[in-house]
Amino acid sequence: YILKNAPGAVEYLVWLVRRLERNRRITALVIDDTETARQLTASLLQMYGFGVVSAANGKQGLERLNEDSSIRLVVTDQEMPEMTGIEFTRQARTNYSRDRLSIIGVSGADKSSLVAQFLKNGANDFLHKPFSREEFFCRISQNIENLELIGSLQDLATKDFLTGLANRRYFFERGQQMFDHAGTHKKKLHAAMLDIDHFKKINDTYGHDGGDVALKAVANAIAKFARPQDLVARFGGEEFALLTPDLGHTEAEYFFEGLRARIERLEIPFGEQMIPVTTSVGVCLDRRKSLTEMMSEADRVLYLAKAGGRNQVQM
Ligand code: GH3
Ligand code: MG
Ligand code: MG
Ligand code: MG
Ligand code: MG
Repeated sequence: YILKNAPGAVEYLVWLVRRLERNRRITALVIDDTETARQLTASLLQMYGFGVVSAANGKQGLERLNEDSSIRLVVTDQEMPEMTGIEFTRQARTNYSRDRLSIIGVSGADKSSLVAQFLKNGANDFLHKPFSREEFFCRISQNIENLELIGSLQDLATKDFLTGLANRRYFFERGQQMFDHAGTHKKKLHAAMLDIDHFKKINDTYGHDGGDVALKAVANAIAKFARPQDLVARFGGEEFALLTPDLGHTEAEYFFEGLRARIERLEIPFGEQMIPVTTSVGVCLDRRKSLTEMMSEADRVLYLAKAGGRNQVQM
């Protein structure tokens, strides 16, 4: 009966369940100086699965935002002592962009300029008080889905689909910033190219699926081995690139030799079998004229590592 009379009801329910599920991973910040209003908004958000933190004015709101990096959504009142919602929005935007943090202004004041002020200062949306539960939920969901959409577009543009590492395009984008930074601050910077040995044989022996499993395992191992400040990318095929700041020459030797050894020791299960993997690594020690030149140099010494018998690091 419901299905006949409410077309789209099943789709809506499926969407709703997924939405509530995803909301669990999101923290919302409620800013309001009136305790009852704060609690009402907080309990609505909790009902929709969000984790909730709250603040009594804009200044406290900024503090909460800095403390908790999982906050993706802010619902803020306008009139508050110490700092208004609009001023909060303006200041929050210096650190958190509209595509990372959704800010929704709320006010009962009947001033049309208020909406424009909120939006001009960087709010994503505005809700007039009093609002229905339904309107609240729709607005919140729409704003969250915009953030998620932008996030997945950013992932598509910057990440390698198979391994989740940075792709070549993003390596050069972020790498250029690291290259410039090292130049300005006279800091060390090394680059490396890493290539799986006889990968064609791995594909031939274990099939393309086995090859993919090995690729993912090596990608994971590099990502885990790297420090937070390192940049790791899959350049394509079975080739990976690394950019490592602030390592001395000896440290760099230990680092890349350690990485090579780590990969050699990997146990990669595939069905009943284990896939053995080794890699050759070419390192360009120190900064060159350009990042491109560093990568060509790393590529050149990688060839030496291959020619020298593979499963080794050349610098
Ligand atoms: P070498 O030690 O000289 O590097 O030998 P190799 O066999 O590893 O080198 P080569 O570059 O000749 O072969 C790389 C192979 O990687 C060829 C290609 O079919 C395979 N390959 C590229 N991308 C993928 C992928 O995404 N998945 C799988 N399974 N194989 C891939
Ligand atoms: Mg108020
Ligand atoms: Mg090759
Ligand atoms: Mg290879
Ligand atoms: Mg290759």
